[in-house]
Amino acid sequence: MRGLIKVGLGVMATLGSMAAWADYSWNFPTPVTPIAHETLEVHNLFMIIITVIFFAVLAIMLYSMWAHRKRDGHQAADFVKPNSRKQWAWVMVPFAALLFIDYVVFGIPAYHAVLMYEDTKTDADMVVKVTGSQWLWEYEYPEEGVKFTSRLVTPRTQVMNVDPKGEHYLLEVDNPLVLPVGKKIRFITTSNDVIHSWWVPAFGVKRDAVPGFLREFWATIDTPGVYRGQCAELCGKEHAFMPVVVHAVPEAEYREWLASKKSGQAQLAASTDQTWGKDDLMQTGADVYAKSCAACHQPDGKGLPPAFPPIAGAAVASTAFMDAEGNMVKGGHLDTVMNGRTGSAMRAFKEELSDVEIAAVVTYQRNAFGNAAGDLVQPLAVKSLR
Ligand SMILES: [Cu+2]
Repeated sequence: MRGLIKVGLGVMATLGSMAAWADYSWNFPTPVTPIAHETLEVHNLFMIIITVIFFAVLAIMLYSMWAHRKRDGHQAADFVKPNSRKQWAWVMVPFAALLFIDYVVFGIPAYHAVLMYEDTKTDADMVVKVTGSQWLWEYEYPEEGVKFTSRLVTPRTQVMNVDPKGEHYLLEVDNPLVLPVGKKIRFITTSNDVIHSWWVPAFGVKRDAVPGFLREFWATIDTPGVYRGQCAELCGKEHAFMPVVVHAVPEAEYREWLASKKSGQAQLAASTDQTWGKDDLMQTGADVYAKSCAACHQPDGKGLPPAFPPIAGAAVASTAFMDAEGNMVKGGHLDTVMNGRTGSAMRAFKEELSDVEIAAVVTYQRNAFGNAAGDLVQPLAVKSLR
């Protein structure tokens, strides 16, 4: 008994301390979209109603148990069906009350919320395509021709407890999704490999990204800010490492960001047409390897066989990638990186990486980790193979 009291006091002390409460709250995160507002209102309304019903039923039960107790000579009822008007009323009135609560009090707001959630097209101002990949998000603005990937940037040293964890541990990315406030954004989502789920709690949206399907949701963000979320569908080894970060900004700022993104893409396209030197390819290749390959093939190139074969060693370097006529060798190194390998975890990187990135990373893999193929892949060659 004394032990129990101690545990109870301990729990109360922990719950009562401000530190324990800092990261938690009783309700949803502050809503910033119409869907999130409505979800919260429906949730709160339902909570109030079911709490009232719970205490009303509990009170009637307690009263009945007390007022009709056996000690005073009360007998258990032995009827099997209602057989008087009064008994029928006792059956039908709660039944009608439940129907009314379910279909009217709960039903109308719930139906309205679902209709609203599904209405992605009415007055939509812009479209964003969200593609899940093991293990990152790809964002595309089809009307603007802008496309980029968004990856976790929390260092592995924090994950392995070598360094202390930062403020936005596992919730920080290299390229956040930038969106204007006050615009209805229609999202179209799909996946490159397995099922993922795009979830931002403050937006009140969570949609599965299913390979081979397009699924939709929408958001009109009312407050500028940084909103964070996560993949909410277990999608493999690095599921915990593909967060969502959204920067909601005023429209002018969004336009500025879009313009800089476009000029960055134009610069990249121009650099594709130049002949690259080995050092530049190796340097860029090392960065691409770290962000796109290292999770599976490991930072040291040794892989995690049998699922993730090593890059280090003769196998990769000895495969040719182009023949004398400049055609891609089927099943060769470049083909594997661009088109993936059927029946394995190796997916196609053709859409995800640029010509420069593919050329650089293949060059890097052929000439790093003790590999010495000595050959270079030019971005222009990759471009010609698309
Ligand atoms: Cu996922």
